[in-house]
Amino acid sequence: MGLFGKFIAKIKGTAHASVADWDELEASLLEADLGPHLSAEVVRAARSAKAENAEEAILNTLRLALSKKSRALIRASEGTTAVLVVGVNGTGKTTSAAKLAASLSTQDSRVLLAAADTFRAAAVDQLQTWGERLDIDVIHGAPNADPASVAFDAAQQGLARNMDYLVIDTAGRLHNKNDLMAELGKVRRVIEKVMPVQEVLLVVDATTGQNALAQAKVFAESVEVTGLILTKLDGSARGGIALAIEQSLDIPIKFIGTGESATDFAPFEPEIYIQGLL
Ligand SMILES: Nc1nc2c(ncn2[C@@H]2O[C@H](COP(=O)(O)OP(=O)(O)O)[C@@H](O)[C@H]2O)c(=O)[nH]1
Ligand SMILES: [Mg+2]
Repeated sequence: MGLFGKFIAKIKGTAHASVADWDELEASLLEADLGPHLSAEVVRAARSAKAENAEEAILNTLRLALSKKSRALIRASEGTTAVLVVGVNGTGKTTSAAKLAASLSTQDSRVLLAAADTFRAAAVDQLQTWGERLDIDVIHGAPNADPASVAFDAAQQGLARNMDYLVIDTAGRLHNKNDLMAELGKVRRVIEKVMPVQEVLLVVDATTGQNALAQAKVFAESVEVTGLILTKLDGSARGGIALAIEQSLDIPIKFIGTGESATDFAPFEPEIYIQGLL
């Protein structure tokens, strides 16, 4: 991204950066979706440092914005680890659920997928197609089945079949927000009749910028979000939203999506990410 590269080169070459230089830095931070709060903080830190320390001051401010919480996927101490994947339609939930399942199964874990987005028939087909491609079983219900019953069935099968992980895809839109949050709550409760839900991963699309932060706030208020999957970081020069979300909600980004295929998925590495911004 090279967000700060040009700016740092410039202030290193002159004793004083001009007001226009600082404005330019702040504008490029905003453009990269760091948000007004963090953008102002970065500029303040850089301004109060000596020219030769400005880079370090910027780096430190960015590092401080990151969540200190663990980014590792929580594993149940015994039995099946249930991972609920939630988020708005189109952010990449189904794709991310499949990618996560693929990455866990290449680490020698036994993984089961559940298609609990029964609101749209296409969503079930989409996950089943992934399942066939990845050779991972997908639990689904009859068309328009109750998502909670699909999730319950999947949890029971996960346990009975001695699976290491159960990854549950959910709906992103119902008639209204309250319906959706109520449904997610119900899905969670029925799974917990069988096993604890270790992770609720919220999927957000990096290309939607500040909207992603707004969505994260809504979900975090209603369901207990334990981590984020930030998708579509390919083709987006606006990855700064990662920092804005972590700073504002203190929810760690656990994985990133960088494309449409199964392997375009990786654990989030904050230091690599920050160096990328620079
Ligand atoms: N470029 C890119 N596309 C993605 C990524 N993740 C998902 N997609 C695409 O985004 C679209 C919506 O994804 P989907 O998983 O159906 O979203 P859902 O409605 O939240 O389940 C699909 O065309 C995916 O292939 C990503 O990391 N990068
Ligand atoms: Mg979907």
